[in-house]
Amino acid sequence: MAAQPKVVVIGAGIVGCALSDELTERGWTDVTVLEQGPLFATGGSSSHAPGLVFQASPSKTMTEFASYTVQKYTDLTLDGQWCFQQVGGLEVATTPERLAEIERRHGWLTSWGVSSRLLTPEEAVAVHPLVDQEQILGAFHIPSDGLAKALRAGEAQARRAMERGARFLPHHTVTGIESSGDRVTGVVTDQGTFGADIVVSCAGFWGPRIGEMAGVSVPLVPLAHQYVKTSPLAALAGQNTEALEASRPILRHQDRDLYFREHVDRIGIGSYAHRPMPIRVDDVEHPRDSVDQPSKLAFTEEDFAAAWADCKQLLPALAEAKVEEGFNGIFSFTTDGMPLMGEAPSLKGFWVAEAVWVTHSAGVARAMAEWLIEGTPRTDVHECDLNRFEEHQLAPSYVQQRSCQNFVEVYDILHPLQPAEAPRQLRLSPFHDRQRELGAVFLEASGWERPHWYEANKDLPEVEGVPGRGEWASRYWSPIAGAEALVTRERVAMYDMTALKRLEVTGPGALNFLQYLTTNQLDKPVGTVVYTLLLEETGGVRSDLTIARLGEERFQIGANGPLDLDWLTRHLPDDGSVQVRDITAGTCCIGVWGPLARELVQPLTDTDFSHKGFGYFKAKHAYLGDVPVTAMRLSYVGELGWEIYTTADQGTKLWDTLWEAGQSLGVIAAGRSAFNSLRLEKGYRSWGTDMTAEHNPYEAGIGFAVRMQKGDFLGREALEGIDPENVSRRLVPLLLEDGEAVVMGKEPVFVDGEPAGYVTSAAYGYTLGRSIAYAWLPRAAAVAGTTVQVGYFGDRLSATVAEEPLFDPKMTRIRR
Ligand code: FAD
Ligand code: THG
Repeated sequence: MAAQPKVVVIGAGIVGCALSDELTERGWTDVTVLEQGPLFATGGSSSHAPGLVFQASPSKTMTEFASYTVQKYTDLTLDGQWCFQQVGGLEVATTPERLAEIERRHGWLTSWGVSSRLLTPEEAVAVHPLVDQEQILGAFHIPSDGLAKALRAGEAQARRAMERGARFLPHHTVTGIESSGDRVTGVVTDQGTFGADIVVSCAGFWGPRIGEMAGVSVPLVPLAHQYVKTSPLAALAGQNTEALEASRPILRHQDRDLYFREHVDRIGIGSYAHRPMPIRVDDVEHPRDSVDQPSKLAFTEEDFAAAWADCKQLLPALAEAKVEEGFNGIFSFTTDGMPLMGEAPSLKGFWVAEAVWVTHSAGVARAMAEWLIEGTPRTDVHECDLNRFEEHQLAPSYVQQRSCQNFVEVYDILHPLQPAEAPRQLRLSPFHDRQRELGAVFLEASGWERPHWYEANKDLPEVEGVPGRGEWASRYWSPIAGAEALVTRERVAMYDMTALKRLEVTGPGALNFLQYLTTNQLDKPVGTVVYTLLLEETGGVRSDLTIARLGEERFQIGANGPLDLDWLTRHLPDDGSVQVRDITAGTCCIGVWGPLARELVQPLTDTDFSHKGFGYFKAKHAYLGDVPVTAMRLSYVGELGWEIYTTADQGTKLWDTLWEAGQSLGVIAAGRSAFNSLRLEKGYRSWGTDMTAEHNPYEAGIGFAVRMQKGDFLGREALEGIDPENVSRRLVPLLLEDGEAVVMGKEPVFVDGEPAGYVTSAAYGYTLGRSIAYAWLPRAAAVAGTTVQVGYFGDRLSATVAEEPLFDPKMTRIRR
């Protein structure tokens, strides 16, 4: 590709405009933006967005995107007119549950570095006098939130891009994508074809249609959402100028699925309090020159009736008003509520940036520009990656059902462990029937039904001693999980590891390929397992893997998800010397862990499972009774034992064989809840939660998996400049003072009363008898002995930074 690639952007909504600005600012000026409608009121979603920008999100990434939008649009004007007005944001609570929820939301923003405060009803009304004080129990105020003028901000950014050489072509409807081999080469429109090295589809809810032209799944659903404007209110007369439009904070009434803003002397109201109204993208034609259409559908009054009563209750000044205009506007929802960003898996140079709100537009555009130009976005985008989905998550029925459900739940209070209710039973391990017989309580992960604990263990004497915890932390939890953890450390337990993604890499080039892509030394004898990292070019941790060398040219990878397969596939050499295959579905795995694991397994086989004969981080093929298996001696829970793999067809037989052999030893089946506690006691990181591409291995405490001496590998250069002892922040364990307080992750951590970091994962450590929280802290505070506080709802819980690992630092339990 030339130094200055030819870029075609599809769509001149807020995302396409912001992207053209970010690209040209970085020197990529050969940018053509193709738009089917007129400029800049194109008729897409941005043309109708009332532009409320609320920054609070459980996702650090989304808050970062929103904060950049605030910052960027604040400095932007169009012909002297504002693009962002920082009127602040107010979220009110009308129920005790919501009052607690806004404390949690306040915590997130504190964790992500955006200042906000909780208000009493009196204080809330002082900030927003139209709110009826009697209706609310409290509120959450974010002074830096505000209103974006989507069209103005779009045009202002487009003008800057045009000054740098970009061109915007209205009335160009894209009808096809051209490619040669596996590369995109151009975009076909009704006005002719445009050659391109890189195409970025910013087509909003039309994304799936453009995707279809390129052979790419774009899993979003266009949904209609109601927005109305009232008649003028006496209470607002003379309060706002035409130019400024609004002065009171944007307002959310999440208990009733409503949001509000001012339009001079009227109130604008958005409602999610109606049935999901999915739209078929093929039904949405784009009539030339119409700004109102196609993303503005006729208002369905009956869907607003109940909401209108709720509006009047919260804002009594509305009693005298009427709904004067309303429409059902279309925008995109996804299966997990996150945007779609990244390069198509099968068509190089074809990218998407879709399902993006105005709120996140500038942040998404900046990350896209960094990704395209520098090769890696500076913000961690794994939650937004187009390639994050398992295949079942691309089924049209799944996409439809989950996206509609996300619309319904958009303002709901969601527990971090709360699984989707539907669709379920998508992926069942071969042990599923046995697990049900044992009373497994299932949650869902990547479609897998995954036991969190087993009711069959309810009479274990260990259950008695397990301490209680607060109401929130008790959801999707049982003291039985504590007993399962303790029995794992005392005897032996069976864990279903089938949901762990397994990849097979084969071929004459396999070793060199994996050596280059990962950080640790893989040139080891057949039968060796290695813990190793995938890094970005920037040195950020893309994933952590185990890689077992099962043959000279055959490796089995224990991975974290679809993005690992995507990354490996993208980097495959062209010469066909390496193959990568996802073998998860055809295989299964049981972790047999605990001090009696060897007593359980050895009698089943002639293969030597002794400490000498089967060392730590070694792999062997063996027969356990009738079942051929691959056994790997490693343990994410930090106990003696093996991950035992076989093919799916023989899974039940494997379970039964191990279960029977374990009866005299007191074996139990144990679930994910115990598993998570045990791994935190050992300090084993969970990628995506504890660390992401935002962190380098030394900060994350996994520098031991980097072998700088082994030769070149992806990301090595970036690490060369880093002094492992001198990183600016670290992931460290905290031990909470209060033994009955368990936090959930994402809580802010305070040092000397000031926000300094945030919790990643947390669990009660049943062996330690302490509540554990892993947290990112700046270097000065990330020192054992430092006293900190964890913000949990309205409390500040005292905690101390501890030395790690918290449990079995000498590894006596594993290496014996
Ligand atoms: P669009 O603005 O839809 O732009 C996509 C463009 O691609 C369109 O101009 C379209 O014409 C063009 N295009 C599509 N197909 C083709 C083709 N084949 N050839 C050429 N061009 C094509 N977000 C917030 O952050 N805050 C809010 O308060 C808010 N409120 C909303 C209220 C309503 C009623 C609605 C409908 C949406 C709201 N949103 C809000 C969401 C927000 O409007 C959208 O998420 C955002 O505008 C999407 O921007 P976009 O650039 O991706 O899409
Ligand atoms: N099992 C397998 N693969 C996996 C995981 C697993 N891949 C993804 C994820 N989990 C990887 N995470 C870890 C984290 C820690 C360890 C293994 C996988 C581990 N670490 C030891 C330690 O840190 O002391 C040993 C490290 C070493 O000797 O290099 O065991 O659960 N198959």
